[in-house]
Amino acid sequence: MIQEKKILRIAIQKSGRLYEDSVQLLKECGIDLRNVKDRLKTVSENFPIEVFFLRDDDIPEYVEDGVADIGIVGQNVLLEKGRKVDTIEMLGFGKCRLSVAVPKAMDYSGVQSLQGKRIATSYPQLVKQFLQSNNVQASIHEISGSVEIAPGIGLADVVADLVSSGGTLFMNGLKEVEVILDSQAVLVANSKIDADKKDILNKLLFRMRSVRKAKKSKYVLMNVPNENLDQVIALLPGMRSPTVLPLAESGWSSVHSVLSEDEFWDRIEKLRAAGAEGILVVPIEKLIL
Ligand code: PRT
Ligand code: ZN
Repeated sequence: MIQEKKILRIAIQKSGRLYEDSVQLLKECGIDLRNVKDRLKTVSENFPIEVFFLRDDDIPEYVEDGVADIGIVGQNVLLEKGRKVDTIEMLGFGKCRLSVAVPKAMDYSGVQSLQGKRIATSYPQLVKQFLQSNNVQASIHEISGSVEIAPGIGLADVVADLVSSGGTLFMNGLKEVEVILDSQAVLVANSKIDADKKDILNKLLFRMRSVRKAKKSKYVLMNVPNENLDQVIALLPGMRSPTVLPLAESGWSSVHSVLSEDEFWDRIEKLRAAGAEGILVVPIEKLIL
């Protein structure tokens, strides 16, 4: 009997703000994806995964129903749809917030100012929960796009919409007054995937985490006079400990280490003060711990 080869099906956005980053993440995980343009689905040739390209709004439902095993979707869409799927990993892209914004001239003194107002939004469930938890009665007008123009044309008094830079609100004479939700893209999974699929998912997760860790880290090389070595090494974490190699010029060493993004500039300044010179910073493609 020929055993059917197990394949993990992932749903990602077909086009839009999450598309590029989702495809790039899979590619950085070494997954070969050819002919992704204008396709409904594609199978990778070097990893047991099939990619479905869908509207983001449909992804939670497809994953809950098991049509896809996993998916990449914004938390804003996931929580609005209220589907039962497992959130596996925060992906760090597609960051935005769902916020309440009011006309610039409106007197706003806290959530109670929304009492009795008409709120235009594409996120009726999230807005309803927000109003309930703040004991505010207001009417919600669900519209699917261009929410920011609703006050200007008299359709609503205020809006609840996604914001990233804030430029759209500003251009429409609105000011952000409350954040309902901070959102980013997440990896979600059907809660009942079998052991074989879980194996593939774990392989994928291991790769995703290696890629993300690498992005947050830099490989640094520097020249250090030998008499300053102890001082410099004390400043460096390294994977185990830093690599120290002698330079051709006697009395000097080359020190190599890995620094994380958060502490990067702070460490670099301290390293210079400790006598490090010719500091070279190199991006890391993958980081396997
Ligand atoms: O066709 P499909 O249904 O798949 O796509 P869509 O049109 O519903 O969604 P799309 O592609 O616009 O966004 C997909 C996801 O990207 C969203 O669900 C969020 O998780 C995430 N995301 C991140 C954003 C933004 N940032 C964002 N700024 N989605 C939308 N916006 C819009 C916002 O609605 C507003 O119109 O951008 C405008 C505000 O941007 P700023 O920079 O001016 O503040
Ligand atoms: Zn959508």
